[in-house]
Amino acid sequence: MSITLTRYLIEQQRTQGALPAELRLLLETVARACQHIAISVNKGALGEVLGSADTENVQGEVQKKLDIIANEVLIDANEWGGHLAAMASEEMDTIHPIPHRYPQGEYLLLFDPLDGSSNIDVNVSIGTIFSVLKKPNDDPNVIEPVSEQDFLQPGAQQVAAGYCIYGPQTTLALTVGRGVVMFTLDREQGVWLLTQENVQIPADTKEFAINMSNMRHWDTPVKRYVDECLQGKEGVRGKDFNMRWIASMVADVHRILMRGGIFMYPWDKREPHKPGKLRLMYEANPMGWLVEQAGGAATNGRQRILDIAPTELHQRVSVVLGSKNEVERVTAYHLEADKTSV
Ligand code: AHM
Ligand code: MG
Repeated sequence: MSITLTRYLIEQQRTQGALPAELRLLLETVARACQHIAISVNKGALGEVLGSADTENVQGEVQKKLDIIANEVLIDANEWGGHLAAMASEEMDTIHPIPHRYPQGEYLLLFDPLDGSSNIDVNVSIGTIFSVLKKPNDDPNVIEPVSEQDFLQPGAQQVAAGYCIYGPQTTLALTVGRGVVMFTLDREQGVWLLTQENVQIPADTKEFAINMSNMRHWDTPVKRYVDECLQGKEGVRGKDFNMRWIASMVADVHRILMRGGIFMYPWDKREPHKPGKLRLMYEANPMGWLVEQAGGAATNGRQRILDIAPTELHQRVSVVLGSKNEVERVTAYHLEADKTSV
């Protein structure tokens, strides 16, 4: 029998005690918003949603029309339900507190409304990434206004995280800290159906994902790892590797959750003052937690991503995630290099 997202979440709440009712409603609302975004993404040129919006986000990146549409859909869907204190997004300079006309909740929602923007116009998979935190210091007697500081919690504090991939199928991957489950959107019925439970990433892999065009800018440990993969059977690794790079983190991470692999977007010398390209709070943290919950690992090359104490909402981070043994190898190469450079 098919299990809908609603039923799965209610059973988690009832029998597993893993999910407070308010969080369940919040996750259903996020999933509903993703259904709406899927409709716009699917329409593409027919909905006049492709192309640039001719605006820039806080990070100086040109926004696509669909970036802005997806951001608005998520805000409109989540503003009035009473579960949230505030939202934050890649596409908004600062936090979006819930307006006073609506009831206030105890959760904080962060999202990258449409990740992989460079792929929107060329009909390649893109996705929505989200992370849920609890507003700290929830003393019922003191109602403090929500602040950006409330969001600056390490990824280990997440209470839910997931993504929705808009690909050949529309799939929602979710964790509430009890493994990773996936739901596929049944468009005829308009419901999410459970299609995979207990997602597991194999510890070993022969597939790596990195933007190879940046090779000349990489740091030595990353170059060493990829060089060794490229040497194949004849090299120290003794096996041939395959390479994939979709330039949509959601699509690359989805592949890793389905069949293993390692994904890297490391620091590089193009912009040495930036720790990496990807954002910690709404890209690396939710993806890092999903990967860990599926038995994989996620580091910034040196440290577990989920342990990083954030200092800024839009902070960037170097990312190495996926099959455990490969991530540990890349991390060990960084630590070895640090030792020898002292
Ligand atoms: P975005 O949030 O502006 O879409 O950027 C993030 C994306 C990731 O999905 C992807 O892994 C990476 O940027 C691709 O970068 P590049 O084009 O440098 O290969
Ligand atoms: Mg993004």
